[in-house]
Amino acid sequence: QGPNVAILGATGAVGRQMMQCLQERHFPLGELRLLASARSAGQQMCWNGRMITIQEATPESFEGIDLVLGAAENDVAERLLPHAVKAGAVVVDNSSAYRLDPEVPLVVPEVNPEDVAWNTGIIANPNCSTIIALVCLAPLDRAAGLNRVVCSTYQAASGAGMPGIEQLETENAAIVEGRKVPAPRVFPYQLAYNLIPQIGGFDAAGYTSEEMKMQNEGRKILHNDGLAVNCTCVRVPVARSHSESITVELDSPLTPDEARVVLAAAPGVRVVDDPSCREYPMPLDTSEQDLVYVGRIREDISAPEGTNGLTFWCCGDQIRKGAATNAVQIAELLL
Ligand code: A2P
Ligand code: 11C
Repeated sequence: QGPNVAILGATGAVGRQMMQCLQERHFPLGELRLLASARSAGQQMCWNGRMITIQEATPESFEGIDLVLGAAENDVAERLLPHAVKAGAVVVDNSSAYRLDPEVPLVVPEVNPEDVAWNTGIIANPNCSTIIALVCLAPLDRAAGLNRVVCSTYQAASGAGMPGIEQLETENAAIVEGRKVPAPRVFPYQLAYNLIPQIGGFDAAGYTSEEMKMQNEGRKILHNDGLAVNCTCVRVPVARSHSESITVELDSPLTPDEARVVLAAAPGVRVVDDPSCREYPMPLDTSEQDLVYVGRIREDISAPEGTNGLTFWCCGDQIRKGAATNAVQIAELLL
């Protein structure tokens, strides 16, 4: 019999996707316990052909549980997950609460699976934009040494969970029906027919928390504290799949053709890159699956001599590979 598993935040966008990933990947579990807020307690969710009653998450919820998949916000994670560790469970947490804690490994299984070994009860799942970028950046790093990353993200509404999807759908429906668009409830402004260059709060230097996650989490996962990263994160009116435009500087030269070969051989990556046939990754094509798609690979024609600049575009389903699948892959490493 496999481990007893609890999902904290089972009713949210990531929690629901974790349930589906566990089923799809035939994760060998004993009990599956679904935990959420008191609002959801007593409701039922269907998993693998059976109905499971949702329980209110409390400090006592983790008795008899071996593995916790965390899919709740930071405050909930910080309040409850230490109790899970105390009860003897290993936690894979998708919140950002523990990601930069030096005692906590931060893992993308295609990049640094070995870091799982030094966990002391909690393993952190990186931010979705970080995971999608790193699945592409790590093979380039291994091939030619990564020095600098300049990235702009195009992040889907569902990155903000179920309420994010609801805001976009409500706005779209109001516009189609000719009604007044309701006041925004999740994003700072209307998202439909708009772009919002703010995800998270701003720091003194003018960067958002989401932008700094890319730098700080990327450095930790690649074990490269000096990696230079400059990111601009933008919310776009897309339902699902984050996209990223990335320019890198490398230690040694790597031609676009060589980069295509490196990326095509990398785990978790699919290269779709034939501009003459208008073939490149787009969020509509990359959702509901676990691969990160890369295309538009080209030389950075603005790169100063000797900096070996390369530019590409990538898209990935941020609820799956950017969150739930990555967490379940970490749990598989633990097995
Ligand atoms: P609930 O549905 O009962 O509010 P999302 O980011 O998609 O909104 O998901 C957030 C998840 O975190 C949901 O499953 C939500 O449950 C859960 N959650 C929110 N507040 C709490 C809480 N106080 N205790 C446990 N789970 C919580
Ligand atoms: C978004 N990336 O698209 C965010 C959501 O640190 O895990 C996930 C935030 C995080 O809004």
